[in-house]
Amino acid sequence: MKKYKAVIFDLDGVICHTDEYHYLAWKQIADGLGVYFDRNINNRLRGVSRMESLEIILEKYDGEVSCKLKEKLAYEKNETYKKLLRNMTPADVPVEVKETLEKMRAAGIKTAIGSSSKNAGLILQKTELACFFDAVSDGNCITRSKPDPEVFVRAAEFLGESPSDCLVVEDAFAGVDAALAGGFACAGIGDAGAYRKAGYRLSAFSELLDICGVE
Ligand code: B16
Ligand code: MG
Repeated sequence: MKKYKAVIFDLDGVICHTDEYHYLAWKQIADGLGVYFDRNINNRLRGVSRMESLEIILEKYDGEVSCKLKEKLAYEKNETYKKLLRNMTPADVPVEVKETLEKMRAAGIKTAIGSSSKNAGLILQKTELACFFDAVSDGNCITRSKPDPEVFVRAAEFLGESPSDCLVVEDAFAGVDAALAGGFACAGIGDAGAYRKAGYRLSAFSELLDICGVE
C-alpha cells in the first residue's frame, strides 16, 4: 500500500517560482512610499497573504496608513504582479516537476494545489499545469491564511481524503506550520528544506517519488 493517498503542493516556491515577480511588484509599492524593502524582507512574505505581506512591508513605514490606502496599495501591487505573470509560459516549470507529477499520478496518487495565492488559477493557466491536479485550493477558498491549516484542509476535502493520508509539500516555514497544525505530514523544499519541523527535508523535487513509494 502507498504511504500517502494524496500529495498537496504549495504553488509559489514549490511548483513554480513567482517570488521574483512578487518582489518586483512589492518593490514598486515600497519605493512609492519611500520604505526600505529588499529580497530578505521579501523572503518573509513567502506563503503569507497579500494584506499580511503589506503589513510586513509597512513595519518600516513611519506614519499611519488608512484601511482605504492599504486596499489601494494591495490592488496596485496585484495589478503589477498580474502584468508580470503575463510573461509566464510552460517553460517556467522545471521538467523534473512535470515528470514527478506525471509518475505520481500514474501510480494512482491524487494531487492538489494548496496555495495562499488568489492568482493560482492564472498561474496554472499560463504554465498549462491545471491538468496535473485533481483539485485546487487557493486564496479564493479560504478566510485564514497560512500558518492556519485551512487551505490544506480544504484541499484534502476537495480530494475526499483525510489529512493523515496526505503529504503536503511546502517552501515556506508558515506553510510547514500550517500543514502540521492540520494533521498532515509535510515535506519542506527550498527555504523549508532546512526547517527542522518538516518531517522530510528535500534537496530535489523528485525525492518525493521515493517518499511516496513510487517506482
Ligand atoms: P496573491 P503560495 C503565496 O503563494 C506567495 O508565496 C506569497 O508571497 C503571496 O503573498 C501569497 O501567495 C498571496 O498571493 O497576492 O497572488 O494572492 O506560496 O502559497 O503558493
Ligand atoms: Mg510557497
